[in-house]
Amino acid sequence: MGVVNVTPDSFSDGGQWFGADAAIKHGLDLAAQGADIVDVGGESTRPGAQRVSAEEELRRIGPVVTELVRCGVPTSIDTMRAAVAEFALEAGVQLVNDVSGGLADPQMPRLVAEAGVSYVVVHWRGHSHDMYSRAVYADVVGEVRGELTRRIEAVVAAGVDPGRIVADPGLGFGKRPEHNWPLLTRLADVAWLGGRTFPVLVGASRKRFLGLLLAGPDGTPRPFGGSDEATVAISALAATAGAWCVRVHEVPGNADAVRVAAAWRGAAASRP
Ligand code: PMM
Repeated sequence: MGVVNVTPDSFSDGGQWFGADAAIKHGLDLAAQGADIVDVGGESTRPGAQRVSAEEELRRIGPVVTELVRCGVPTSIDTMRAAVAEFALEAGVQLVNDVSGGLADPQMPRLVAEAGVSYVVVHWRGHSHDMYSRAVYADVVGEVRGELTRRIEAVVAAGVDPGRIVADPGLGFGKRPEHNWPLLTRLADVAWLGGRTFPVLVGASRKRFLGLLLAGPDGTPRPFGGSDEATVAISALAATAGAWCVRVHEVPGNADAVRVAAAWRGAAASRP
């Protein structure tokens, strides 16, 4: 999954693809580079971000989603708002990526259910402006699993087909670096929720915990673009561990990593 953030302030690529023309071109490039789906978002969720209005979010994503769909690019909408998802669904997106797991807008699960599309349910504890105040866990994997299970039960109760749900541990969302690593190393547990296995999406690309891991000798975190190779490493490891999708800003290296992982898993599975 390649990322197109049509925002002036996303932490990872803020401002680069803010204009509609640049965003459309970037989405087409990501698809040409091997992204199976292009994820378009119009609201930054970086730590501390304030919300934009629904009108502004629609203004940002509208022409981008419409044009990518028209060009035949499999497209997803990254939004917490049902009104924005509704526009995108009418335009023809194939997946709704809701980083709030249906918590931010109670209309969202029913809308997704009626559209019959795939739904990424992300673990989330609240909006970005104060997300670190909620980053308190005694057992991060157990708590994320429990909270994701309850969200999945809620969206299924609203009519979403369980076979269309993708689970996402929400790396960085109300989580500090020390919370992200155990989730990454236990993806099979993250997938097994409420007695069934869900496909898992991993969104580690360019996140702060990678910049911190790669900090220089003086402790200065790597700038975001400087963690693209580390993102490729995470993609290889996550896909080998069975992740269904990796959401990334730079496609080529990650697409290769996913293919390596598929060959690795295939060989491992065919061992006599
Ligand atoms: N992370 C961001 C935005 N959308 N969607 C999913 N499903 N999972 C994520 O981890 C996720 C997401 C924030 O990153 P960005 O600002 O670089 O897009």
